Amino acid sequence: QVVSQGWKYFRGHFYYFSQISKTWYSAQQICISRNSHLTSEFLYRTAGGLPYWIGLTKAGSEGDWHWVDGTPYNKVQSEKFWIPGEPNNYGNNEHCVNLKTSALRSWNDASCDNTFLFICKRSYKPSDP
Ligand code: 2F8
Ligand code: CA
Repeated sequence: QVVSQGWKYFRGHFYYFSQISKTWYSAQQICISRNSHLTSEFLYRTAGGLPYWIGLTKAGSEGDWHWVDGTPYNKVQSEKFWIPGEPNNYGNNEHCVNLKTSALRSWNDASCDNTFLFICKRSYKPSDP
């Protein structure tokens, strides 16, 4: 596994697993924010059950989940990634998603105001958007 200044390379992208906790919005601002569900196996295994924010939110979109990097959210294909019973919009205030377990079913919706570690994703090529 290639690791460069904390960025881990996996299948064409580099991923940064933070060591500090931030709100979802702060994390998103810190990242050159490119998260995706395509690599969930790599992500949940590496996250190892520690909660990390990922780039999936329904804030500001009338309840529709969307990836901040513009990757289309595939509702059917994404079913298998939610922890059973999630997303439950606990307290009517859970609009951001973190990885919460070390299993494929690792997604939980949580309040964006909570602070968690976070994962940034960027292209292999520094010049790519
Ligand atoms: O039981 C699942 C439930 O657990 C917590 O709420 C009690 C989570 N809250 C946070 O992680 C902040 C809920 O998101 C989760 O659904
Ligand atoms: Ca939840």
